[in-house]
Amino acid sequence: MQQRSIVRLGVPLAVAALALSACGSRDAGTTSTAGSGTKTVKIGVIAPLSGGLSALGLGIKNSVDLAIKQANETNAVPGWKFELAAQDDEAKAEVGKNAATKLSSDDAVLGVVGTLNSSVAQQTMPVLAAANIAQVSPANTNPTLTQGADAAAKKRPYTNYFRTCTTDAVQGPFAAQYLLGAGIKSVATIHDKKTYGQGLVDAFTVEFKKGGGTVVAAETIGENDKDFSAVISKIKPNSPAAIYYGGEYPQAGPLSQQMKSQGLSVPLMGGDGIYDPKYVELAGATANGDLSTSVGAPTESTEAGRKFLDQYKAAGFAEPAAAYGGYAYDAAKAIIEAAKTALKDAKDVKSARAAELTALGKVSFDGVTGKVAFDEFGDTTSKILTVYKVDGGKWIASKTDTFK
Ligand code: ABU
Repeated sequence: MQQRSIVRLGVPLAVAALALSACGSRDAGTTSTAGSGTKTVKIGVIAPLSGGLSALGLGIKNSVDLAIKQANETNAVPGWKFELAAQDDEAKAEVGKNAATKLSSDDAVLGVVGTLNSSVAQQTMPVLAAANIAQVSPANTNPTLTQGADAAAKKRPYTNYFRTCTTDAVQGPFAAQYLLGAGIKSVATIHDKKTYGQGLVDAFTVEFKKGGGTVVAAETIGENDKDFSAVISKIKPNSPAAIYYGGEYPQAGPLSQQMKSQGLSVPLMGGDGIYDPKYVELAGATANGDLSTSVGAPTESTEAGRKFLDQYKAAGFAEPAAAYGGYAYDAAKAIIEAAKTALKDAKDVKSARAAELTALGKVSFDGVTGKVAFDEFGDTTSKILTVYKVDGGKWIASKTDTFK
């Protein structure tokens, strides 16, 4: 097969091809930049780079790109040059699975940052685990990804999976406590039946009831629904003081707008999946007073966050870093930090993957989002969250705290 290709290429090209192959295969993670002796190692990204959630996904991709460029500029791992390998999952589980398959067939891939959606991660995790490739999510908040389905007997399903964001086991109760503290004792819940939306509402509901609140209605929508009049009509007679929504902004924004226009004029509160300017754009002028939680402190509120945003701006990306930019940057930095140990003396990337996983479990550094370190489940050790409120057409931070 190889011989036939050489015949077709002709002699001059065949000589060039042989010279290249002497340097090693690019996909084997052993390619040398001619004469420099530098080998290539890839960091994959799996995120929605197109479609309704691309505002979040592009911020993730760009932030990983920034971390990679900086690692190369500072020669973070001597002898190795990092390269970005970004895949669009379109926020769809099957597309994400295919992206993971593609990345795991590339021997130069050491780690992957992603996914955005917990439902997509459920498909990428086993594929990347089978290839021993590290996955670090900046945004998946469903607790079962790291702790398994039985909260009473936590068991980590995949040791290659880590995340830099906190989970809905913290985010749901944080929101419940905030509403109860604001005197809101009755809510209706709605979720989109996806892994993230359902898990978030479940975690919220337990804490809200424990704190003396009442859930007057518990409804669901379809993840691609656009018309919410039926669910609003069902909820309205129960007169909730707020709606707690589990899902993302492409549905939450129009839901808020339609609630208000149909006379259900109470705040909609959601999780990090609605924390994006697109929510406010979709929800329109009546969104003032709506609430969301999101992971960590506002990026611009810390010195490290401001430095990251300045560097991101200077890099000239077309899209904002968005909610998970800092978390994606820290995820990539964690992979690079672990690579300092894993790639030292490694002959190629594939043989360094197991050492990368061990080293990732031990990273500890001050990142953009605070201390970056993982517990025995691969979860971040940080439990900081922020409540945001729409005010004057913008999300404004209302309360940042560590969940206790
Ligand atoms: N964490 C919000 C959106 C992503 C997800 O966990 O599905």
